[in-house]
Amino acid sequence: MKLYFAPNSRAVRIAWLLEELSISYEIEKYSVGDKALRTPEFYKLHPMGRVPVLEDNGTTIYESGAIVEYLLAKYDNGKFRPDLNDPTFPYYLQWLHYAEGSIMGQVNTIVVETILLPPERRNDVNVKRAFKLLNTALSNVNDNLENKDFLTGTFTGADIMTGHACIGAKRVGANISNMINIEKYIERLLSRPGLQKAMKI
Ligand SMILES: N[C@@H](CCC(=O)N[C@@H](CS)C(=O)NCC(=O)O)C(=O)O
Repeated sequence: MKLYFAPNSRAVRIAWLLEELSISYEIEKYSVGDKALRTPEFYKLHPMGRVPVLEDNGTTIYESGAIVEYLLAKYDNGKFRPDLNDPTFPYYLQWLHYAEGSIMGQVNTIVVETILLPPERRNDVNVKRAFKLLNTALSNVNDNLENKDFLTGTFTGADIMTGHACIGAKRVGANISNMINIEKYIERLLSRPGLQKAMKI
């Protein structure tokens, strides 16, 4: 199994899951913004030049959420994914997809508008709107975590996706000081050895 990886990127999610599943893997390391991601060779792996990409026995797959679902369907044996008949299954899917569907779009806008663009091209209206929408999306996570350690009760692939997105949101400056459930949730996730290992790659 080979993971195309960059530190501080969504590829951390996949290394974290592989660690949680005790699956051994090889890393091919890049950095975000790396020119090596924009080569004809890399475009064969990911047509948009992004990480993560996973290679497994001749299968090449990208999109972090899809990779999480693939790994759990194939190798998890029910540890981090509820069974189809489990009442939490729909909510497991909901929270797994919430990361890219409702959080990361705003995080991307904030990164582009506050870090990547030169100051003269930044747009304050976009930044304010992104923070507002991000706050609403995170409030919803915070409410859902009332009396729960993890998004659907026990630790699952949904926490890898949306938990990592919450960590990213906090890192770009989302104000979660009044969202005590998320604060504690992030601490809980950061104390997991699998995530600690993935963050050190
Ligand atoms: N929705 C995709 C997003 C992939 C993505 O945008 N990855 C970023 C890092 S988080 C990337 O590879 N950026 C490299 C670059 O733009 O140079 C996923 O979840 O895998």
